[in-house]
Amino acid sequence: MDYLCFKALCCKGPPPPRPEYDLVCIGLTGSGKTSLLSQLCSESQENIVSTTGFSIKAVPFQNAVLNVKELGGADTIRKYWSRYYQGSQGVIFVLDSASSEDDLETARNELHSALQHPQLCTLPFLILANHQDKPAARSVQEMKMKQMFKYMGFPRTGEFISSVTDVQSLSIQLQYEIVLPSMDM
Ligand SMILES: Nc1nc2c(ncn2[C@@H]2O[C@H](COP(=O)(O)OP(=O)(O)O)[C@@H](O)[C@H]2O)c(=O)[nH]1
Ligand SMILES: [Mg+2]
Repeated sequence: MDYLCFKALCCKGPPPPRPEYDLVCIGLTGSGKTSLLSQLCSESQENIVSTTGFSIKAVPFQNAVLNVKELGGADTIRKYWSRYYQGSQGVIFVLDSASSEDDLETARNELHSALQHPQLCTLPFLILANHQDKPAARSVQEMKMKQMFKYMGFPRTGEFISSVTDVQSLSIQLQYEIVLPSMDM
């Protein structure tokens, strides 16, 4: 009997592997890409340093693991973004809602060209209107009004959400917008 109990408790074997999906996370420098990934991985928000080149983090969910590749957002690096799109199954674009009109215009152009790129144009995406806690921040509605997202003629799912601080709604949206459509592919 003891042996049966021991076997039941300890010999279940490893859990089945969770499916993994590759995502690309882009946006201008300072928009909050690294902060977002640290939040999702429940890491400290202190000592976040600027990303040079790119970095990859595995974000665990109950039913899947998202391998998110953050591409550095400096203007010298952005022209190389498209070289790292291959194999992506979803896109996260992070915006600074409190930035100047000029920076917002730059971000909008980058967002549009990324979402129209042949390797990304049919993928599910999530746009994060970040820095919502700042007094100068535009609301999600205002960001939408600024033509941040326009229908580009491709069937896909996508959503706008706000602030990296709301991790629970972020996780739900990520699963809803990215994990589930990827599973259907
Ligand atoms: N107030 C505020 N600061 C933020 C927010 N998100 C990121 N930051 C800060 O903005 C700076 C740049 O963030 P980071 O994640 O490195 O941006 P990245 O260059 O896009 O990776 C850091 O000092 C973060 O702490 C936010 O929603 N609100
Ligand atoms: Mg970064």
